[in-house]
Amino acid sequence: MTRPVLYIGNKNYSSWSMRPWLALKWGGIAFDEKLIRLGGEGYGRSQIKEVREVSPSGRVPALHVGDAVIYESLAICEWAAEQAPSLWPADTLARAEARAASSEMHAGFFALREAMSCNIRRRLDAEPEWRGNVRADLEQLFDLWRRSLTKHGGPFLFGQISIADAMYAPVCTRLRTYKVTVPDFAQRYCDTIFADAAFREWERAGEAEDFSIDQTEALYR
Ligand SMILES: N[C@@H](CCC(=O)N[C@@H](CS)C(=O)NCC(=O)O)C(=O)O
Repeated sequence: MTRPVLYIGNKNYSSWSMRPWLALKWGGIAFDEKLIRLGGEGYGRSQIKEVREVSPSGRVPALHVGDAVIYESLAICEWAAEQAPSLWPADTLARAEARAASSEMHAGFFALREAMSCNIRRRLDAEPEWRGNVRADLEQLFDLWRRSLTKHGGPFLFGQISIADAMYAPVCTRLRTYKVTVPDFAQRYCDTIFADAAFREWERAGEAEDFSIDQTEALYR
């Protein structure tokens, strides 16, 4: 099999790209990566020409494996777990719970994601006043983290590092960027993610990118 190729967006902004990239790294799966600069013509409408050439959804990430094109971050993570089963917890029920938490991130937390656009290198001076639905998402998030960390003993959501952590890693950066007040257990969890070698590799690359997306940078100016 030729090496899989993961097409990703700007590392500073593309939270969906970070997730399977981390899963592939944590799974020890060899892959090549190709970064497509998001922004400009077609951005936000899934109409960037270079993206459409590699991903039928017009969105990244997309993983090319042989003649298969796997898009949707969670589907790529599932493929990674088929190569490296330790990416999900070994216990059946813990695995089901980890899948539930991962799906919840993939399909939810809309208010949080909209209000706190991913911008890894950015730091706000003060936490903004959040609307009620954003506060509700934050409560939901901390409740989920508290349950998982307590039940499985940490330091990752399900004990050992798993796809659930890949799904929530970008949220840790958002909490940091937007100076969100977080409970101690959540800060400890974020610090565990921030100390991870693969995360740091991604973060460093994002910080070093010399191009930006105007639409995202315009938030909270
Ligand atoms: N549900 C998709 C979301 C992917 C997504 O929204 N990707 C963004 C970058 S983070 C994108 O490609 N945007 C291009 C555009 O909006 O035109 C997934 O989980 O992979």
